[in-house]
Amino acid sequence: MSALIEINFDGIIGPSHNYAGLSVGNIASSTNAGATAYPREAALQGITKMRHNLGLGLAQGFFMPLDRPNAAWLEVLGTTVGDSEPHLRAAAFSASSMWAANAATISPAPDAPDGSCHLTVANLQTMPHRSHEWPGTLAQLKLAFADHDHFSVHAPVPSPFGDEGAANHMRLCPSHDAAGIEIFVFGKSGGQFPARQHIEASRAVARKHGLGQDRVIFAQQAEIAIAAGAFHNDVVAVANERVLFAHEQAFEKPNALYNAIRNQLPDAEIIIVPANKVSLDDAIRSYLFNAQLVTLPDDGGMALILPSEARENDAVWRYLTDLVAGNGPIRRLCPVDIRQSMANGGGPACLRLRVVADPAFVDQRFLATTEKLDAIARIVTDHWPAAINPDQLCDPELTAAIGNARDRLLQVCGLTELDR
Ligand code: SUG
Repeated sequence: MSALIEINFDGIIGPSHNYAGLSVGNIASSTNAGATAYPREAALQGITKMRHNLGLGLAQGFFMPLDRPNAAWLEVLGTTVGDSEPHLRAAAFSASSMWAANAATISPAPDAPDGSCHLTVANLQTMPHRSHEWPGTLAQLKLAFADHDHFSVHAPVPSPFGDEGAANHMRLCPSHDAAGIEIFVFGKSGGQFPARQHIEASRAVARKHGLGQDRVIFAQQAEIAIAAGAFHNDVVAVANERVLFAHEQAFEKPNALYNAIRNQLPDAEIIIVPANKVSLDDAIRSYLFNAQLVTLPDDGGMALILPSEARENDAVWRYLTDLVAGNGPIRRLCPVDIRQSMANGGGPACLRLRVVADPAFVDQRFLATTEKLDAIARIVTDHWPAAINPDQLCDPELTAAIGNARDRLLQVCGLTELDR
């Protein structure tokens, strides 16, 4: 008998966290380019979010930060950390694997005809600093989900088809452990900004996961949403069980999508936030939709775990307080402070990868308890750099400190096989 539940795996924010302005089309990343980042504070904020979610009675896991700077990647480019051009060095240093929603696309076992939970690692090929994440991520997924009776971990979709993982994928289902429908959201164009998720990649993932035609919907992300800074669909929409919570301007053909959802899942509840209540700009600035929409245990209804920025935006907070005062499925608002990640465009939903699975079949080293989070927080407090400015990235002492910090974390988590 297996008990399938949703487990949220958060990326632990790595010791090289910095603001180099690497993501074109990500307004926060561009706005904060060159600012000083605080990796220790950033990682502690992420750990506090995990503790908060454990406290709500939710299952929590985590992934290790990848080895940065990625010297092997620079070597393939014929250079080194010391000699590379600044933009390549910054790309090699990025702590971007913290945003675990971009690690992979997951189709839980009830959706797949072979009864296996399928995971395809994302190639993230549109952004140079993210394009070299997948080998490290794949190594980690193969370890965490090594049980071949329950999980199938797939290699990335090949270039040139961009795949950004779960950030462009939503699942609707009567309950996590029941068969559902999977919505793959691709982009075609985003004005001056790139559309990162290509339809060829979405279709390839759905095929590799063996999803039947009746289980999948492909929907185009609205061009105006990408152009306004919604570089991933999860900046303007989020789904949980039978609820879709989305901005009115999230999709290119919203009515076609809503009709397809209602056809395939008549019980679906679609909550559309109108632009005259919350503008696309306010939605993107506040990251209201980059919330974790979760089902609370003990019939507690659903909660939105939101960035505190959502509370600070009057229009957004007014909308949300009215929403939870009504009779709908979303009953609770939980703001969390993850400002360090937010300043690079990563909200609560970006920091986590959702996997519906029986925790008993996951490598236990990746599952969180309060005690483990205490031990991780100690390592962070003692070894994560307090501050990094992007112009310090050529400092060999900083490189050594970052490597040492990660080594300590791998040791305390018993994951030294992920070394380098
Ligand atoms: O890919 N930011 C990430 C943020 C990812 C957010 N994830 C989701 N929406 N699921 C990105 O744009 C900024 C790095 C920098 O500028 O240094 C960055 O990569």
